[in-house]
Amino acid sequence: MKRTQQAPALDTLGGAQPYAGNKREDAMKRLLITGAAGRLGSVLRPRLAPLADVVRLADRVDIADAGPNEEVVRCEMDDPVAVDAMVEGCDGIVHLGGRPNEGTWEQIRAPNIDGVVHLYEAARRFGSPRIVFASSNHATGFYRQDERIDNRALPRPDGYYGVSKVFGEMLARMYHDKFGIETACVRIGSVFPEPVNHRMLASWLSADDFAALIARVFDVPLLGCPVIYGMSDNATTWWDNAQVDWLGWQPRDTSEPWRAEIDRTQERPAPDAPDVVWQGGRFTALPIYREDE
Ligand code: 15L
Repeated sequence: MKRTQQAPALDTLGGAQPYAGNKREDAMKRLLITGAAGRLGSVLRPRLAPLADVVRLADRVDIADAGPNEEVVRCEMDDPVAVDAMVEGCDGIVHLGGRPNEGTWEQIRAPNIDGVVHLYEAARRFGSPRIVFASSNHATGFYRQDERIDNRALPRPDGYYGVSKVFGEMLARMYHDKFGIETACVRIGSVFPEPVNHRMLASWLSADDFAALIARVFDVPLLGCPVIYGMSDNATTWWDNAQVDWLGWQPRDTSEPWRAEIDRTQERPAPDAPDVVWQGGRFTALPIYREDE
């Protein structure tokens, strides 16, 4: 794939457009999307189609509606042989797979710890594709909402899930420093069709802005292994992406149009409620889940 310095063709990512006629000139041959059947995978799929000749959709469940430039692979992330087969032949990976929320250690460990180890081992042995790692704001969930942090702040995970995202980021860094594999670790805020509560006025990331970020990651000539906060151009913000300005990603959407509606319809949480104190919101107040309790 030829990488250029020019701004990405953001217009081609504006919506859930069909693939035909939309392919970028410098498209990758094969882009892998893990967790393609999940909430994020489903909204990103049509938006990422222009990035590659073929998009390989991987998930633990079957995907029955593959389009003309899509192929489907079934894969459990804790099965190293299946992960090898999933990764082989891909020149880019968007890793959305794994558990997307809190759980018991066993539920987190298999997909989010063992799974990412298998992913990076496969990447090392099959062509070192560039990777977008879906990290999470829960890697730094125990910063307060009245603090503004950037990617130099120490991780302060708010549960096993957040710890697993910190692990993934550190694994990505080690594979970069040792083997040159480039990863964008995106600490995703809240990807929903629209912000639905006060916290999301700060954490909301639109699917279009996320897709534009991914396009940018695959477009820049040199990526390295940056940590990027995944939020739209929201008026309220706890995260500062100035350290990754060089990437040239400019989110276009904002949560602001929903503010008045949220103020009108949602009861404001008490001033000491986790959702208004901590960046990680309610995750900070979840218990440690155990199999035996
Ligand atoms: C996440 O990491 C979760 O995957 C998602 O479901 C949301 O809860 C999001 O964080 C959030 O913090 O809003």
